[in-house]
Amino acid sequence: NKLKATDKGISHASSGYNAAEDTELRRKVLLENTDEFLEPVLKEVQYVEIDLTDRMTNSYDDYDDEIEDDVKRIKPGLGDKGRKATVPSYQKAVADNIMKKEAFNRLLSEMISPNRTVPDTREAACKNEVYDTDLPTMSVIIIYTNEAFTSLIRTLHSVINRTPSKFLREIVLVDDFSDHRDLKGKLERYIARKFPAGKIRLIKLSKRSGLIRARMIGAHVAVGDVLLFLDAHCETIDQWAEPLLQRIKEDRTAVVCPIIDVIDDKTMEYYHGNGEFFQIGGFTWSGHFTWINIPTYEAERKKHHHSPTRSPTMAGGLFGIDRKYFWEIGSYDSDMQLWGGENLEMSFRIWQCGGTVEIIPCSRVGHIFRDFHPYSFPNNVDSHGLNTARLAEAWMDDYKELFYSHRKELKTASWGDVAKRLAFRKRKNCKSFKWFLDNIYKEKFQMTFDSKLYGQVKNPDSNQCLDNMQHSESDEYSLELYPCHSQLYPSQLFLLSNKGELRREAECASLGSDDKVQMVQCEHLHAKDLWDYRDGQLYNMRSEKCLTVKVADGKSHTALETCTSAPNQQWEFDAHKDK
Ligand code: LR7
Ligand code: MN
Repeated sequence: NKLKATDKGISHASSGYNAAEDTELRRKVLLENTDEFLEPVLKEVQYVEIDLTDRMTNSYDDYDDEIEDDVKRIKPGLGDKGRKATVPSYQKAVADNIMKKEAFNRLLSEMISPNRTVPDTREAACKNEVYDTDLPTMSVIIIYTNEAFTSLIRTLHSVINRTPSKFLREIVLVDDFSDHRDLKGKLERYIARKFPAGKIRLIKLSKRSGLIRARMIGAHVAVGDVLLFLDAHCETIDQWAEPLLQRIKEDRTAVVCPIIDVIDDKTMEYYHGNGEFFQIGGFTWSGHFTWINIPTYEAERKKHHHSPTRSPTMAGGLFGIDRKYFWEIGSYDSDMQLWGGENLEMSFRIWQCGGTVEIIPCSRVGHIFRDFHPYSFPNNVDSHGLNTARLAEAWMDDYKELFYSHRKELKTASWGDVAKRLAFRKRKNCKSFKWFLDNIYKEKFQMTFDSKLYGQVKNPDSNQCLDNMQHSESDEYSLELYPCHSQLYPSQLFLLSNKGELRREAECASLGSDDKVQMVQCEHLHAKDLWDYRDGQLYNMRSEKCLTVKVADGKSHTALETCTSAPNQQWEFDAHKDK
């Protein structure tokens, strides 16, 4: 194990690291780390663990030149404390071009030290918290496929630099069949040279397996008490781990997430908010994760503002879970492919089967949010859609129809078979989706279940229907009309809720300026903006007027006008409870 004279890294030879002891423990724990869902994965995917001590031998010396070249590219101080940075103007065009292909400013990332500091973004009260000295140990599991080298190693440095060594049992890297050249020999040599021996393990998969299976294999080999998953483009702040470990120590069924800070994809700025405000996880009936505000009942339940905060769902990439509990609670749905949906599946499952999902405000980890996937999707498969259909089938009971009303084609698509998941659910006596909605996500509007009338809302006289004109659930927009159609049914799905809101999933019809009808977020709805359906009319209580089709410039628009018996104030819902 000869080292080059220039080596400033930590040598395996001098660290006192005892590989034999580790091997023994790993062998033992491997037998515990399994379940019925992992078994088929192991049959299909081979994995090898790279012996990184071997990477210190002379035959790997050549990579040192590449590593040194990288070091020369770093501009000291650039991006320190998470400050926003830019590339020199003469390189901007090149940087922009790379950005278009790789979804983040890789050129800039290469100029910023992998050891840069980040701001302390926690709210002030967190700084007075005291954590136990004997917390559980953790295995940080980072999976990746063709990620940029510099953001990956920055993730590693930040974890190593900002986690007390006694809690950081190991970092397990799982390479989901990358083919980028620098993720091979250079990365292996880099890890062997720069990091304490035995702290970082590298597992390589024999074929592209997707993030769900890659995480399962990472969990399979891990030996720490807690599994802590991260994406490959994160930076942690100081003391990020302790609050997570402390909470799991208190309650092994708590699945815990840090607040996710934003690292800008263009400037690498680690955003510094005011530390106080944060949101928790929700979902849309179309099967997507969303951020929502903390409801009053949760704000009142928790002790302090910075106490663990229950969250209906999690974003999915950054979370900690007790290692044994991970396997008890059904690990992952191993028939999910590539990317997407596993976060909602895990959230629903944890809640319905007796655990909790929580955001721990004193733990914060930055993540580079990208506009698109920098890696390929073999066969262009819609893995998010198929995975979401699987989770709807397994966990959502009758509510799955609300998802399918957005994605009709998925009902009959080949998402496989969820019998094993359903059997697990039954064996574990997990609760219904209705229980989850009624107890954990009380404010979630249960679409048709919470409505008297729903469907297309048609004015027969003009043959026009209410339409959201493809606005998203988080938008505010004016309520429009469009010829009635069935292809894009969700855009014409409106409901008259039991409470009397004329609404969609998150948007409610309200009195706008000039007697127009404005869709606003239901949380912000004026208390009087309720509607009554009488004699085919939609009566708005706030304005005391009726929803009317008004023709202007040859187009039909909605308006609120004094109620008359004219046909332009008649509306029909095409479905209701008794149908
Ligand atoms: O086939 C794949 N194999 C992989 O190993 C596809 C991806 N991956 C790796 C990838 O290299 C990365 O390290 O998996 C990790 C996550 O992929 P991203 O970074 O492209 O995902 P994302 O950040 O866009 O998406 C979020 O939702 C995903 C749904 O499947 C995962 O749960 C991600 O982990 C999750 N990321 C976060 O929660 C970070 C905060 C984002 C938000 C909100
Ligand atoms: Mn990510």
